Amino acid sequence: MTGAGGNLGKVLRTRLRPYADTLRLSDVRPLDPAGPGEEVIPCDLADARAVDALVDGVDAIVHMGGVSVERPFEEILPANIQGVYNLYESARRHGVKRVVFASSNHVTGFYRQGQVIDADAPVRPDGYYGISKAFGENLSRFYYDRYGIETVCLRIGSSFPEAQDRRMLITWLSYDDLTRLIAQSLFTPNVGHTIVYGVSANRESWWDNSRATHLGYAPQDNSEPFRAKAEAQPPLAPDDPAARYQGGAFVKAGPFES
Ligand code: 15L
Repeated sequence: MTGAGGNLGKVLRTRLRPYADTLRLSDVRPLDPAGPGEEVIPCDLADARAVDALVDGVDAIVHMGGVSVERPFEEILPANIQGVYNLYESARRHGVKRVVFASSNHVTGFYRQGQVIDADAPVRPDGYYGISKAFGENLSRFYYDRYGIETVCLRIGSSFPEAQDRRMLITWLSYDDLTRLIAQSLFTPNVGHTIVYGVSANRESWWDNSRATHLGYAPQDNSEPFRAKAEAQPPLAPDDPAARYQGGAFVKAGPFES
């Protein structure tokens, strides 16, 4: 698993442990020392040789690494564009047959809230981060078509302990459901190249996962326990782009842009 030091990587470090004989963990950030059944290999995804050494000997990759929020393009480029290329090239060289790629709902963040889309809807990224995830999805499609490396792209919604606002009541993915989704993505035979939205069984959904039923992903959780607290917050103005588009605040230009 790449990105083992990130928010979701830390959560998954313990949760994915039972699914592997050895869980190899990497990040560019410092990680806790390896525990039983773990290997820790520091790695900068932009460093092709380091990625090649990281991937040598693994059966499958859960790729959580890279920049996970909107940032200037120059910061996105090394880890999310060059890095995902390095990873797939190494997977090809070492004969890795399955990748689970942490994509994001921000690949389609410029669809309107309330519109229901599925994985066949054309991408509408809401920033450089979303563009980089769309690149990873396209790259993984290419590596499947040319080299037969299977990938499940998880367009993760909002995976936090709680749904924190009105948008997250719809986009929330519990940690348990995330773990279920990754396990299904790793172990379901013949996934080919699959795109699935990573979302719990919330009351309202903008995302139709009927194109990915072969994964057998059955979310068990929903955001209802957080509704009262989320709805107690004042709503955004209706003309605020964060209230109009599925990507929420990501659709707005970052403070770093002039
Ligand atoms: C993401 O892709 C981010 O990694 C995460 O921090 C959240 O902001 C999430 O999307 C979201 O859309 O809520």
